[in-house]
Amino acid sequence: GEKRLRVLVDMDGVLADFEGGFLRKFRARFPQEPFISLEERRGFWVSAQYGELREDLCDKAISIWESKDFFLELEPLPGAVEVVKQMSQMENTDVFICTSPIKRYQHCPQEKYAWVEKHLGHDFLDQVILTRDKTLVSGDILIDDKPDILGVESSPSWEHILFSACHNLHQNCPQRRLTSWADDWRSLLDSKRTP
Ligand code: DGP
Repeated sequence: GEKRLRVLVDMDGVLADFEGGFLRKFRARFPQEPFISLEERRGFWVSAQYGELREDLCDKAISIWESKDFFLELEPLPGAVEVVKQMSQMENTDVFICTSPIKRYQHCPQEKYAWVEKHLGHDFLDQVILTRDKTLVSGDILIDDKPDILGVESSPSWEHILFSACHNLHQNCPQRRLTSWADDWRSLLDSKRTP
């Protein structure tokens, strides 16, 4: 194919282990409080499920990802860094990281850039797209763990590929899935290339 393929890759839950990092820091900061294991996670919004467990746990959960160094210290998910590097070195392939920062902006946006620099290198900062509305970003595919990606554009250009995560495993979603970075992402990309 001669046309370039544009791949948008989400960050939290796809490249960076948001759920694992959250649980570890929640338990360290609130050792006496109940918590939700990753096997028990349901629904995209962590704070909503903690709020259902006990009302005051909603704000306690939020305080974790609003803390300094939360986003910077997230571990990469297995294979994520290697795959993104390989993908961006493929012929006719442009890879962008498309991520929504939280609205409490004191630390998150800066730490997202710092995370990309730390794990993918300074040059990869050119590929970072911070937006609260991913429907406005054009691309061929968007690899994202959030089942419902909505915004002002009702028919986004990308096909949403659902990246499996603890919170969406039991959900029956219409999208094609990538179950992990060990899954066949090359075939997925090839299926979107023009012959
Ligand atoms: P994205 O993965 O790009 O759609 O970004 C979503 C962000 O929201 C990411 O930083 C994770 C974060 N997040 C997860 N659960 C909650 C929640 O319950 N409330 C808020 N405000 N943000 C959450």
